[in-house]
Amino acid sequence: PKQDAAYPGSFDPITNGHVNIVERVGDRFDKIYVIVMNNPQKKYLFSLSERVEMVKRDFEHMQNVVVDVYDGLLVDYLKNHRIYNLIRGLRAVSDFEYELQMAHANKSLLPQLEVFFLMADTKYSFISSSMIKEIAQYGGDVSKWVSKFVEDRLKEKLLK
Ligand code: COD
Repeated sequence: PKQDAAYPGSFDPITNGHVNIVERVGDRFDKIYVIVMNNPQKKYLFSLSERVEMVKRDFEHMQNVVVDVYDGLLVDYLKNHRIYNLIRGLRAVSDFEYELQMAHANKSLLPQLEVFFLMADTKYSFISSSMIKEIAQYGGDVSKWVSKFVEDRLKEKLLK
């Protein structure tokens, strides 16, 4: 039997790079919980509920994706839902140190956990939510990297 997995993130906003990661592992897990969370290190453009709305839209095409929101410790969410597989994406070496630290911390808090890293698709390996916000802020075209729904929310927020 397949197991469930979690894909947590800030998703401020969700990009096609995030969606690509989940699509690639979609049929290898039973359910995938995409959890919109807060990283205390980051300042967000979109509220938690705005981020959730965009994530829901972007995963409407995947039947086994459950979109959820949690403003707490990731391992507590995982324990409550008995999820022991965590998916993260790696774009470049620059992601590695932070991801490694977080993976070790989460694993020591929840020893049954395994963390799976997927390499970002080359098409998306250089895109980040922050770069997309910066381009959109100056009226640049971000339609290659985010859905139409997200593109419209960015315009609403940044080009008033
Ligand atoms: N292609 C592929 N993968 C990508 C791309 C891309 N273009 N862009 C981003 N990703 C990956 C990231 O590497 C990451 O794995 C995932 O997508 C989500 O990215 P972000 O930037 O939206 O999310 P983060 O990194 O800010 O998320 C951090 C959490 C919110 C998960 C973390 O801070 C957390 O767990 N917070 C809750 C509190 C907690 O438990 N803290 C203790 C952690 S040890």
